[in-house]
Amino acid sequence: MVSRRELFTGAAALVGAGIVSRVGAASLPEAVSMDGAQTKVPPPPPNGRPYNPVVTLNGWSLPWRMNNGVKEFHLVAEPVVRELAPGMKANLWGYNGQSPGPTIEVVEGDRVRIFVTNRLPEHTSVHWHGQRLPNGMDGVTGLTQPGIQPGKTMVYEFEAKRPGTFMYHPHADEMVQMAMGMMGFWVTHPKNPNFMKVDRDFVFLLNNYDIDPGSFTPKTSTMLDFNLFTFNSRVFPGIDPMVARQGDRVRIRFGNLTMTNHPIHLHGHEFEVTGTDGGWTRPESRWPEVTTDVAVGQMRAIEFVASDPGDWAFHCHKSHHTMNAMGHNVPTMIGVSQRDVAKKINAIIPDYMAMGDKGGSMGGMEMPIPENTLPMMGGEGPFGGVEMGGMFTVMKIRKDQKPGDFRDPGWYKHPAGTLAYEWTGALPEPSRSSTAGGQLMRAEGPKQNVEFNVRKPSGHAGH
Ligand SMILES: [Cu+2]
Repeated sequence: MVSRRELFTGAAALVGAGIVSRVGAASLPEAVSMDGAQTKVPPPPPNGRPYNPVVTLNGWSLPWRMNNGVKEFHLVAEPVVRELAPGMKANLWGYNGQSPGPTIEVVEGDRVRIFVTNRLPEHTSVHWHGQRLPNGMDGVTGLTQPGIQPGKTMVYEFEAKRPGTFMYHPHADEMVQMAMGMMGFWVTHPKNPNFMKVDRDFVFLLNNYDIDPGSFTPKTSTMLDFNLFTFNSRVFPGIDPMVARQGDRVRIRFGNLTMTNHPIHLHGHEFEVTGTDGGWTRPESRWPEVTTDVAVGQMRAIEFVASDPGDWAFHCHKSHHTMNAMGHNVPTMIGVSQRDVAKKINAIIPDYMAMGDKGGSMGGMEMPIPENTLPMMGGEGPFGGVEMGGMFTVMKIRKDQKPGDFRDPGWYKHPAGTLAYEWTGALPEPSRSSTAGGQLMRAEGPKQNVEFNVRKPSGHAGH
């Protein structure tokens, strides 16, 4: 049996916190388990071929043991409690104490053996999404193997042939098991550690859940209408920042195991898609962009030089994916004064609160919410509430960040003269133009009927 110390020889301090040992049968590799949702920077590989480890956002990488030249891992499929952000926990299914499961990192050409123990109440399997492997190792219940029954352990073994970005997830009762969070990341590093070398390599999965406000367990029959969109089963402000040193070459890899596509957007820098689920892209096939769409089941690796210091937003561009659980079918109330209505409802329901008649600003509202429920938009920034939740985090680029240091440097301090500022001079009425008669004409003044003006709903007494 391999002890925890042997697994982490030389760099135990980096990853030790939060790990609990779990002793299995003598012939099995130890099933290492994680009890927290913080980002754990993995140590350099203690044995085997050298590689540059990836950093899993709010996750960790699974240790292995070498057995006659074979890298052996032990995954335990089991119910877990995952903190989605401070203030909300979810009853999920995952691997080795967390959901998503740990990232598996191997090197091109490695012989890999993975023991999968099932502690779920139903059968499962593991499909190694994107891998080249013998058909019988593909993990499709009923097609290439019988399901792994509760309490049983099955063994997968194959050579990690193609370097690149992969995922793993069950192919057994898929809709339920994926809605419950059964998934993990896999990176096969190139044999030559200098091939496409970057200074920082971040990975995470895109996942979604449907958890009713006030409850803990996802609804597993939801097809499309999910209410929590997450990076590695965390929502903002529970997602750690990605930290880089100015000038670093940064790679960010993400795989989409939600039920919709996500246009992932980085502020302040252009990137190129250097890898897909099928491998590395050819350099002549790349073009610069600031948003890349990742479809269901796809993976993308983007790369850029972190040239500009600051706190750069990084998020899905679907605005309802940067919000936490919300009521659906909420009418637009911009321009509708609800003060009188709210007053009347308050007489019956004391906690009732009118929904934003000035747009936005939910972040700062102290609305009573059920237990174990996050505000729709959370997170405090240096200038007030960041009115977002869900798939949102910050790329923090600093001149003096030490190589290999992934700790949060705090908020960016803007150099003098580089911050948007309030105009305090005179404010004459701006002249306006209209295109009446096909010609640009000067209009009389501000339009009287624009939506911005308060329009009260008709048909209510007292207006
Ligand atoms: Cu999205």
